[in-house]
Amino acid sequence: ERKWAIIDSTLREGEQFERAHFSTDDKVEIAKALDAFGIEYLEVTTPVASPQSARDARAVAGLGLSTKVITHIQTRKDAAEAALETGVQGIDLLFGTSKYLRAAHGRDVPRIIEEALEVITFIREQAPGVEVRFSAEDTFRSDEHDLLEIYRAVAPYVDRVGLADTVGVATPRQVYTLVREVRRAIGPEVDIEFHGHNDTGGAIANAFEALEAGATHVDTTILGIGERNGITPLGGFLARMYTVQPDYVRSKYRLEMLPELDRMIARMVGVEIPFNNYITGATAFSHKAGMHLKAIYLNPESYEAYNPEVFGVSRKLIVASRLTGRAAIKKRAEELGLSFGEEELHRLTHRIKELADRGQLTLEELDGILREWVMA
Ligand code: HCA
Ligand code: CU
Repeated sequence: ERKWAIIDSTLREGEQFERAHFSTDDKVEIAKALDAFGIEYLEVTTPVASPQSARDARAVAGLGLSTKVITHIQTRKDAAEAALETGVQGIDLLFGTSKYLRAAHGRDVPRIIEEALEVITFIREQAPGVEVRFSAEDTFRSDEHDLLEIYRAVAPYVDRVGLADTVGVATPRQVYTLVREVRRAIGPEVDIEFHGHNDTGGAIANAFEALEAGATHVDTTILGIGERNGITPLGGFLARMYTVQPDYVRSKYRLEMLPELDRMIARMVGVEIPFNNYITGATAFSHKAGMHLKAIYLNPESYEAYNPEVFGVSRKLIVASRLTGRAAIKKRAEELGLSFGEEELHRLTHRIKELADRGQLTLEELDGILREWVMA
């Protein structure tokens, strides 16, 4: 079975979300919740971002969690020094490799490699036990030859290399192909991390393809928060993986805690959980059409990719709509202790559809109609 780990970046990428402004207490609460959930790694904002960021990185690194705490820095010695002072267990380095980012920092490939190795060597000398990852920022808009040259050069000195779909344009096939190429270039020993933005809706599928191609680590944030419209959401990614590796996913994470995590972040950043969110959206397990309801009564799997209870949520049956059916009406009647013959049920259902055509009925209204029908 394929093995992989999650690097949750709610405390780094998530802090780059427009509406996020986490207090130290918020950060500690998030870190502890993710630790309890079973997440393998937490990524926190670089200590050089601001004075408070440095204090917070130290605070989170000092919590003594089972989750490994890593920080995320530009490939620079001063930043690496500051990172080591926080006591983190790992450092994620990044260096822009696309023409856009190279125009901004002005380094060519040999220079990128030289500076990367300098910083990596520095961290290795100072703190041999600290994990090091090197990522090429904007990987999917970078020249493939350049990339492979860079990855090959740094791979022998790091624990992990990263591929980042920084603007969310990579297609699943591109992700699969490039991760395969990188795997071939660096050999089987070094881990591969994927970080995917969601600008074109591919963040979950792309993370999945990365794993299919041999990646070992995926970046997520709770609710997917991050720059612009964010990255691979933790819940959606777990939904994806649960359908493929249910036992593995269940064994690693306390899945029933997911609604708590989503609610916590929604509260802290002041947004609603989207109605159509993976797993925790208000309608994520709502069943409405008569045919769907009928099949759900027999076996919920007929219209569900996975059991909502696994993730601590429940399904919702919308029986009082114009799309309802006889099976749904019969079932509701039974729940109220009422029973109808087939012929009557047929007419009753027709009547309810007629009424629902004029406007959505509430469940109470439906119950009223059923009770009145019996009296009549
Ligand atoms: C950023 C860059 C990053 C880095 C990803 C990585 C991206 O916004 O600072 O280090 O793997 O999307 O490229 O988040
Ligand atoms: Cu990012």
